[in-house]
Amino acid sequence: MLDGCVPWPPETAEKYREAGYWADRPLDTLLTDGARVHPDRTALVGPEGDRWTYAELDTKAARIAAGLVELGLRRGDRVVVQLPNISEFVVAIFALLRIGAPPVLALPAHRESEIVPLCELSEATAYLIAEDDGAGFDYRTLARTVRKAVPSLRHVLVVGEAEEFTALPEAKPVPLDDSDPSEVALFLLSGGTTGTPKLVPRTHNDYLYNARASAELCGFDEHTVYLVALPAAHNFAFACPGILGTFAAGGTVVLSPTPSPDDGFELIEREKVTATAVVPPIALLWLETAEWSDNDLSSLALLQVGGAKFNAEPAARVRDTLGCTLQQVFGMAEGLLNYTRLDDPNEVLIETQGRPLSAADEIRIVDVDGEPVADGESGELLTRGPYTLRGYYRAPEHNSRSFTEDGFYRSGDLVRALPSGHLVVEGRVKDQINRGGEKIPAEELENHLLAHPDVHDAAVVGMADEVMGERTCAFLVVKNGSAAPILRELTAFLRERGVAAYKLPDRLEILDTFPLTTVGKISKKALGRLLADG
Ligand code: OOB
Repeated sequence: MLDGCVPWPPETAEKYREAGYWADRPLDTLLTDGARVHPDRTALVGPEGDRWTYAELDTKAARIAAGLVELGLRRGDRVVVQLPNISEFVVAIFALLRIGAPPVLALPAHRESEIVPLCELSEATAYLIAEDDGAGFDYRTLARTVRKAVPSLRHVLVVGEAEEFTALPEAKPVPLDDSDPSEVALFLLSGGTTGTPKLVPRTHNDYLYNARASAELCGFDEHTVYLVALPAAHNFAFACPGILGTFAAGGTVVLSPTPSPDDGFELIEREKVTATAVVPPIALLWLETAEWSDNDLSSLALLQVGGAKFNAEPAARVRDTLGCTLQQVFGMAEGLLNYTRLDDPNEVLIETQGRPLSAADEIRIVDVDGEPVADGESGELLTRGPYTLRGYYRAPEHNSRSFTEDGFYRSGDLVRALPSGHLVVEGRVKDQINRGGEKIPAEELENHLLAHPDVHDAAVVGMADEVMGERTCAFLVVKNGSAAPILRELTAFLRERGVAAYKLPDRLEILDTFPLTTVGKISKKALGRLLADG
């Protein structure tokens, strides 16, 4: 395994192979197999209306792979990929898988303060961007800063006008060795709780199983038309079943530039989309828009909602308003996926966040002492299994806290289990804010706030919000003699530091001192109560 990764114990790996969870095939066979078996089927429809058969997509990926090899990229090199929902995202990922240079999947919303640490942690040799995000942000400007800050970066590759950088290269396909399926195929970003980013290594074996088993559970087949409404680089849209699961089933992937009902509904009608995935705030917007929209949504059979808790009230409206089956998905970049089943009774679809994907997923629900709770009680969810990581990349110290000695991942989520095995998410013990599915590590944002010249101390907490689930409140104690900043100044300061827009606080509260716990730490519970009391 790549240096810095934690493998499964050999006897566990053997068990997963014998039971057929791990197929021992490289992840990019999803595309090569498709091109061999049904070359002329449509694999991908891009946001410009560009259409690609399996054969065309496979050839294009092979050409880009050859171009990247010619440029000097080698097996084991890491490449930070930050692309919007465009066809080149899919092509480039398969090209990188083919040459065995694991992509690190950054989100389009990330900025300097996320991308620089990601490049450093992964010691990336290349950073792949689009010229812009289609909404006016120029990634080449960001790349200039990133390149200066990260000496390991040898190439900035650009889809579109490259300016002083390198255009995504193409060359005549060359034969390439297969990847070792037990190796890392790609890195996902953890939602995180700490001040520095954490990378989740996903192997060919575990991620192929993740995609295939998800596609099977969701009933995907060659007639599936899957709309990528969320960022393609997010695990949910990428492989749950998402893009990879659709390819596994021989279906068609349609890329939407945004998750808005404007874009999504038009594509559903035009391409006869059958399935898609959204986060709860988008589901709310779709439910509202569907009440008056003229678009024909009758092809849509499955709406997956996950990333944050979807409340029962809107959940109950999905079938009648959108005319499709709701599936709740409670997943994590780290691995474990919980899905409601398509034939679950209505109250299970509405009231629960699903149950584990795999018969080999092991879960424990434990109290603060790590002891299993009584049946039906709520506690922290721990898990291990054939597609759940055994350790973050190059993070031994963090790993010693995030995993039990016997390899269970501590999810930080509070859940309770029903007798049927379905889980209900009740909250969280991790110091993170879940703003409509976008994760904000509290410590990271606090560190940025502490860098402000007038700030003595900072704490961020989530505040309940009907649409987003949570929004972010920053509590500050100001330095002696300093004037308190206002929210607008503070967010300008954070933007200047290159913090992604979704991490900016929605509200600011100035306190004289922070409430403390008995051991003298800032009491976020007490801060939360201040918000609740208005
Ligand atoms: C998905 O993945 P991440 O890595 O962005 O975030 C994982 C965390 C979970 O630990 C949990 O705290 C929260 O997001 N979460 C949910 C949820 N789905 C995720 N909380 C309540 N209800 C849900 N349905 O968010 C993700 C990955 C794959 C598929 C779907 C979501």
